Amino acid sequence: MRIDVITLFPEIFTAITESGITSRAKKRGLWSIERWNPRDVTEDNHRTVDDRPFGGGPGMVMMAEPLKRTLDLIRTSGNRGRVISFAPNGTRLTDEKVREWVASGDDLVMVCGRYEGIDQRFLDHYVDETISIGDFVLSGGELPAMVLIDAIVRQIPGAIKELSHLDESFSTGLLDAPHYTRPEVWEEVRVPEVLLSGHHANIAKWTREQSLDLTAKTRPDLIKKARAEGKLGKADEKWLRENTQPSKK
Ligand code: 9D3
Repeated sequence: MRIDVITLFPEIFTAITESGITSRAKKRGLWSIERWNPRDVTEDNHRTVDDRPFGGGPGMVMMAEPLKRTLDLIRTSGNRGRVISFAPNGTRLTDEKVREWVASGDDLVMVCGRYEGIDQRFLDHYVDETISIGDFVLSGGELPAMVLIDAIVRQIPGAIKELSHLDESFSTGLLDAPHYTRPEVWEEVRVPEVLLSGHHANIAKWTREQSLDLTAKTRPDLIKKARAEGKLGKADEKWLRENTQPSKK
């Protein structure tokens, strides 16, 4: 998969190109990234990419023309994929959307907003979807774009050991159970005995119950969703009845 990113701060993306799973997957040729700075297509002495908002109000707005010229270069260079922009007023990023983008295998173009946002005419004419990563205020779309790229890349077959993502939250519909490693006793606290027993059926049962317990306590919305999606079995329902408070959700 090829991802082209339009950003005023291309350097930020070294966080995903030079470290970790995303870096390794890139070296393996599972994905590639091209970064484009709209300042590079400006023609005035100040290399202007923003201007004051019509109608007044605080801050500056990213101008449509430098973004359009940059997108034209991206199209000419061969990326025909969907255009995703990032803004606080976008629709929420979900695991479901991430999986759809991965499954399509299509290239993507990502437009990172800065300042108060992007001229609406560019969004209306050239952007397919605007994404937010949550109800908190960031300084721009670069971190959200990296969040999305990280979420996409680790789902590409071959990026991580195959078994690890089958087990994950959002595919089981439940939160992950706690993890333990050596030593068996740390600061006088023992690892739960069942994990040392070697009894795989008991370990699986305990781990499932830990997930149910944590999810019911901290994310009752996910219990409801997992139930609706048929992801809870008879044993799960029995355990929830006997061990948790019935939720209003
Ligand atoms: C009062 C108006 N503000 C909106 C909440 C202005 C504003 C704040 C921050 C406009 C843009 C930004 C920069 N944020 C992003 O570009 C952004 C973002 C975010 O702030 N939170 C969650 N997801 C995203 S995706 C892009």
